[in-house]
Amino acid sequence: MLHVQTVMRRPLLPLAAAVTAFATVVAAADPSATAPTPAAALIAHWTLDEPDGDQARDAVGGHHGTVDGAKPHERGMVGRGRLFVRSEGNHVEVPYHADFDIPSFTVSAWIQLTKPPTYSGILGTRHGGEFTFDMKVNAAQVHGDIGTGSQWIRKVDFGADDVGANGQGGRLEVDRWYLVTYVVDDATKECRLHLDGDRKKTLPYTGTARLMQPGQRLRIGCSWGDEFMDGVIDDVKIWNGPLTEEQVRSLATP
Ligand SMILES: [Ca+2]
Repeated sequence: MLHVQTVMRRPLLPLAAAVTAFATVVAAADPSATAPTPAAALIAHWTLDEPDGDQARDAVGGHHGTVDGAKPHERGMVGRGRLFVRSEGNHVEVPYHADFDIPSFTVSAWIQLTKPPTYSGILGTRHGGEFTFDMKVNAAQVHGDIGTGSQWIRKVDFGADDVGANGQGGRLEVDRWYLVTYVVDDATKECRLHLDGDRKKTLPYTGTARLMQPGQRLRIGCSWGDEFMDGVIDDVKIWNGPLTEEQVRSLATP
């Protein structure tokens, strides 16, 4: 009898091990367990917090900018900002870096207009050559352009009637802070334009966008040519991919 029990028990341990191994294989094959898309990484963050001097330090990527005339402004959105005066051509200039030569990106900045907008540049990479990216405030819209580096892809703007979920369209008022966030998503071929974290417009495109290319310079406070900002700009950030809706919303409550 003892002998029989021993014989019957012997297979139990290998069987248990086999069940465990099978469960492991099943778990590994679970389609919901596939690797997620890599999250967009913050590659530049100009806090514009410097109390003086002509350097605008990039807090994350070392892409430090040189300030041309824009004075420190004590009442920024997050700490200090910089005050840009259009008639004086104020801007911050950042040299080209390969980190910015990317097809998917998110550009975000806080702005407070000090005069009614004209071609009030927030950020642009067209300095030194055309067909990449700019973002600005016009009289009745927030406007931008994306390009391939060799030609324009399309205009990307939202107007007074693009009010999203909170009633605020692209006609911006003076003396009020706004967060402008442009997402260019190469995987979905969509531009998603946000104000204060609220999506205002989704624009499809074809081709491959390029944030910046060799030979160009990035400017804050100037979108192109003499398109200089009349306003305070603060907390300018660039990610190397598209932020999610939730991530963009969270930016609006710093
Ligand atoms: Ca700041």
